[in-house]
Amino acid sequence: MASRVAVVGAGPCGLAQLHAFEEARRGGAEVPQVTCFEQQGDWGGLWNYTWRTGLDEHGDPVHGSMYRSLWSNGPKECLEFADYTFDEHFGRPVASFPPRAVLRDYITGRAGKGGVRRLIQFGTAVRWVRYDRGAGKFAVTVQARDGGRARTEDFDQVIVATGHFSTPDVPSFGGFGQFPGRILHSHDFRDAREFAGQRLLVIGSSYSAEDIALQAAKYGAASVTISYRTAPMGFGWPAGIEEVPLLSRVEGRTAHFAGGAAREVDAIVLCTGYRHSFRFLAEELRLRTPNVLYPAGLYKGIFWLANPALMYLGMQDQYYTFTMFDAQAWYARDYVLGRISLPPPREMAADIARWRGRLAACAGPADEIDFQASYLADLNKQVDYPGYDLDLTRAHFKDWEHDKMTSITGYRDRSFSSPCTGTTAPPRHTPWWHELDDSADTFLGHQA
Ligand code: FAD
Ligand code: NA7
Repeated sequence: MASRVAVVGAGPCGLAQLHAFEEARRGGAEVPQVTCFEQQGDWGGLWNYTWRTGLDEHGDPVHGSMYRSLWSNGPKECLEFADYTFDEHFGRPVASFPPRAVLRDYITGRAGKGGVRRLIQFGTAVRWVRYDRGAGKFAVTVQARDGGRARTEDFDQVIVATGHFSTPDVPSFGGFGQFPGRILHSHDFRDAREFAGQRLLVIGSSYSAEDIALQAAKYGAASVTISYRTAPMGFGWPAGIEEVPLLSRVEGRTAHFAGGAAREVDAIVLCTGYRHSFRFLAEELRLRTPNVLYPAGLYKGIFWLANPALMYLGMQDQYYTFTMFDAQAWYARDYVLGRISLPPPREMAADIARWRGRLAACAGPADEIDFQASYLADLNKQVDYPGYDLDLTRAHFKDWEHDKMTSITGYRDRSFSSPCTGTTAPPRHTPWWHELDDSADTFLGHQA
């Protein structure tokens, strides 16, 4: 019987994996039977926006964490598929920081062209995965979410591509139980207009805090106070946004912060990050890690050390996204196809330790960008993913970091050059800070 591979999730990682197998098949390779299970009704993962929060229509936790008016937070040139460029997809150059709908169109455009939809069972959640040592197979229990009965199928390999920005990490602070306004986690944030006229408190000092604070101010919040735990982001914030130390407690509408400052606030958004959560995996298969650039226990950032027939994609913290997912998907595929063999466990563990040692020595974003670029280079050199200028993307990321410090409201107006085609993106038609319309039509329709 042909060997079988289960891919869990049809977001950017799962789609990269399906595409990688299809490319090999088109190239004449004999590929195993690949089945992707996706709990949502469509592909795209987080990029498949939903208005829902809490539980979805089937009573499962909502996967989506993206919000309206979400724009790419890095240059699109740093995530460009080498085998499906932005120029190819849009038929012309487009600006460097597209809104969510445009990036979704790009991701699903390649998947559509590659013809991988037939490999996906939509509306089908993976409920449980365990490994049967005797049989040398995974027993994967799936359930059609429209009330279908659960069934269990055997697979030789399982590739987990379920993302890690969907299960919120939700701390509590003194006085929250009595706070008279709304308290939510960024996972449930959908539309900044809700906070127009309000005094908003944002807790956290990473991407979500930065972007939700800006969104709220852009769409009319009366003021935004950002409370940090470890260090302030330190950007040159526009009028109406300020950073203060960690919240100590709220009393009524008064928020008190370490150091003694206090502010009146109407609503609170906890931008406190996410948990890696794999409730569908048996305990001994379950990755447990904070959000770091090189999780422990994953050889090459992919293979579950204790059982490499289980693979994880995209579980790292991310500067690189789609191109990192491609590198991982190609590498995982080549292992499945027998083109790459893995060293003994002791060597794999030593390799993980080397990468993590190097990560520990990183002193800031520039080092981290180099670290993740080196990780991509390490994977890419062993697979037949088309070449692109990875060093250019590394330089772009460093320029982007610099741009953010220069102008946090203006960095999305910059143009970058493609590492695949060399094309320089046209300028935006409207400065991002003044652009309130995030539709694909407006973004694409008014291109220079
Ligand atoms: P996901 O996109 O989360 O997809 C996982 C898929 O697995 C989903 O479709 C889900 O339904 C499915 N799934 C989960 N569990 C099961 C199950 N048990 N059974 C079946 N299916 C399951 N990246 C960028 O490059 N640029 C950005 O601007 C950007 N902005 C972001 C903004 C926010 C608010 C967040 C949260 C993330 C952002 N990201 C951004 C990073 C984002 O993580 C990646 O772009 C990408 O979506 C990760 O892809 P993934 O396939 O790993 O996970
Ligand atoms: P991140 O990048 O994991 O950051 C989480 C932030 O939350 C970080 O600043 C943490 O502060 C902060 N945090 C966590 N727990 C607490 C508590 N208890 N109190 C105060 N602050 C806390 O998550 P994001 O949501 O910003 O980004 C995730 C993805 O979404 C990212 O890829 C983006 O593209 C969009 P710390 O610095 O550890 O003190």
